[in-house]
Amino acid sequence: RPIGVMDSGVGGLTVLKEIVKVLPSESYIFVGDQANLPYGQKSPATVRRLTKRIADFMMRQNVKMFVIACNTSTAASLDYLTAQLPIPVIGVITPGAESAVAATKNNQIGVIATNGTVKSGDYQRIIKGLNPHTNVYSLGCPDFVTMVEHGEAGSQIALEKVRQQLAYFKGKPVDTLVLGCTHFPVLENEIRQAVNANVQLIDPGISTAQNVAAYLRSHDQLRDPNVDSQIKEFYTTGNQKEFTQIADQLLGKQIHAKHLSLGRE
Ligand code: DGN
Repeated sequence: RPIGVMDSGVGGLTVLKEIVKVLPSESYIFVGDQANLPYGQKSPATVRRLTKRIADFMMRQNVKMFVIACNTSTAASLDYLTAQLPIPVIGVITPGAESAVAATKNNQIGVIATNGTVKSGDYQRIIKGLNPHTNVYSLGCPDFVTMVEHGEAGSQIALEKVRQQLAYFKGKPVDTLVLGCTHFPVLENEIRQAVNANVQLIDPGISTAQNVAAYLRSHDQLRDPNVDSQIKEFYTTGNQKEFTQIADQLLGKQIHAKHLSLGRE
């Protein structure tokens, strides 16, 4: 049975890539809900409804695990879907918060995310729960999502925009910065250039991948090549061509994306 991985767009592919690194023999189904992107400005109730629709599609595909590779959806729907679904549901926020707390030396952590994730206060709450002496500085950077979806990463304009936004951290003592939106690792080079050289960047996708692997190993649910053939399927609710173009860049290989019709909200 495959692992289901979802995002509002191509950002979740940064998480998928990390999971595939750790578990190359698994089967995967990825859904990007481009028809409804961005999630970051929508109400938590709407994001929950959209995420649930994708979870229902994944259940019809008989997935063994649902990975919410979107911080905004994780904030809005992880608890709800964990209660609703008969399979394990893994989000990206707790793994990201844990990595940040483990990495910081001065307990000053920055978080950049969508406005939805920032408003949820989840990173703040979970980081403080792990270490009450930590200060968290959160900043909403919704424009970064648009830049990544439009394939602008690597351009001079992207670097300028990232520099402008992250000027917020000038003079703040953060030594660790969480890329709290799964689109942001695509802008890692730009972000690195925009912050002090001593700031460690945390990609929650890496620790999420570890969690996925740890769960499947400990529950003896890794794919058995003698029983199941391997599948890798990609769906977008938006434009297949656009999705494929960016997905190919992000994954470093050609994929074939199918269209998934779930309707607009
Ligand atoms: N990639 C999503 C996240 O991690 O929050 C958000 C992108 C969006 O829909 N704004």
